[in-house]
Amino acid sequence: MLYKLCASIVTGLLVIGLVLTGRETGFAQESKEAKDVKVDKEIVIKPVDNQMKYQTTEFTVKAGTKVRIIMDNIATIEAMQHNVVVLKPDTKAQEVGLAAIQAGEKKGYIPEHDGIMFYTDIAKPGEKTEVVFTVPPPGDYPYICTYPGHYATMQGVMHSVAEE
Ligand SMILES: [Cu+2]
Repeated sequence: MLYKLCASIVTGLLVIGLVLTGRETGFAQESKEAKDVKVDKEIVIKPVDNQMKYQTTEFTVKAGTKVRIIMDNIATIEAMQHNVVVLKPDTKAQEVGLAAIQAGEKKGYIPEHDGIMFYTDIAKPGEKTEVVFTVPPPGDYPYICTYPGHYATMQGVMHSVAEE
């Protein structure tokens, strides 16, 4: 009983902490505060040369584990700036892609859209950006690049599977 009470107080404090740290950006995602954290799996995603395509168009991770997605932008042309934005299963890529253009460079091409779960910052050619998060419940989560015009061809799917 006492243990349960303590646990709920701790949870409450954690939630308050998350709200406070998340307020700065308006996004309560884990990337900013968890960069150095140890993860269960690291996924490195590169573009295909200077094309609007990912080399990795699907990967599988276990629900509940911690993963780091790294956008390793090996492109050499200035217009080939990329990110990785993971969406909820039924989100329309086009809707987020168009909203991202509206959001513009000032918001890092990340619109305020309910379908967005996790995202790396935009990586310019030669740069790497990353995001760390806990894998959501089993399902297929699409990911896209939201740099203007890229979403149509720069897509992939993250498969979340139950841990044995
Ligand atoms: Cu891109």
